Amino acid sequence: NADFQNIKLEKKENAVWFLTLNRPQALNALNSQTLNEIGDALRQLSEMDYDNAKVLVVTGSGEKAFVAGADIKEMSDLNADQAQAFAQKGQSVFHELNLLKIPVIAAVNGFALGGGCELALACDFIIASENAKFGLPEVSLGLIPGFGGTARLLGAVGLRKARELTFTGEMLSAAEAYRLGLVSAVVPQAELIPTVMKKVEMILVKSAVAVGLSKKSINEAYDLEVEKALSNEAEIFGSIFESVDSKEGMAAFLEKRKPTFIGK
Ligand code: DAK
Repeated sequence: NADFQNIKLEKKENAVWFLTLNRPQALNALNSQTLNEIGDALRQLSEMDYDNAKVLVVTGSGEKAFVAGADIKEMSDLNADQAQAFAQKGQSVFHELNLLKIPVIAAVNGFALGGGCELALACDFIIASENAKFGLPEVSLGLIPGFGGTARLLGAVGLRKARELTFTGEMLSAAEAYRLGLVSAVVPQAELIPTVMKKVEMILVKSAVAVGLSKKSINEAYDLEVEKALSNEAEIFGSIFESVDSKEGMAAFLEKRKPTFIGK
């Protein structure tokens, strides 16, 4: 898309989209223009049906950084009102990412610090290259994580580890992030996109409606008490029986053939 300067939004085959953070000279740091562009890209994707958009991969350009955080140069001039507006912009963009009905995979190819770590955490799951580094160094700058990081890191690694990482600003290697369950797999950089694409292929042969609704149910479960999450799941489970794909999937099993899903 010619309108974007700091990101690239590209459609690959089979309705797979790549959103690439593309300010390598600043290690892909998030300034407000970049956040606006991500917001615009997500709005475009959210208006598409499953024929046009089935999976989104988020990654960084270059071999050094996924995203090295919010743009410190831009933030250093903000007053309190502007900083609040900046945090709200980041939070709403990351929330839109979270709510996108298609799966979003982060391909973390280097530094994922501060806002970059928060961006990876806002994706559905993370595959990392061996040189990836994760951390919330905000306290080193006299700040706190402002794009949902404290809440999402807590969900990813548990209360005690989240406190330790946030208070120390310590960077985690990809191997440590894997051990903590923050990332699903760690591979050599050259294998990063091929590994992500293997997961994508597995998702593409499933029913896009079923994948989308399972994402919705997991997202909502995260915010609800167990009993409410269970009744919500039952409701979504009921609604999916109206889909063409659910009839096809069960019929194919009973007829001992592969299903052909249409995303409806
Ligand atoms: N912002 C702007 N520029 C950055 C940057 C960043 N976060 N990170 C790197 N750069 C720029 C560097 O300034 C340098 O630019 P030039 O000097 O070449 O013009 C270029 O990218 C290359 O970086 P280095 O020369 O530093 O590269 P090194 O390999 O030496 O070091 C590094 C790589 C990733 C360890 C280092 O760059 C680094 O420590 N970067 C900062 C990482 C960091 O602290 N990130 C967290 C940012 S804070 C909130 C909303 C949001 C947030 C907080 C509050 N509210 C409003 C409440 C979020 C905050 C953050 O994300």
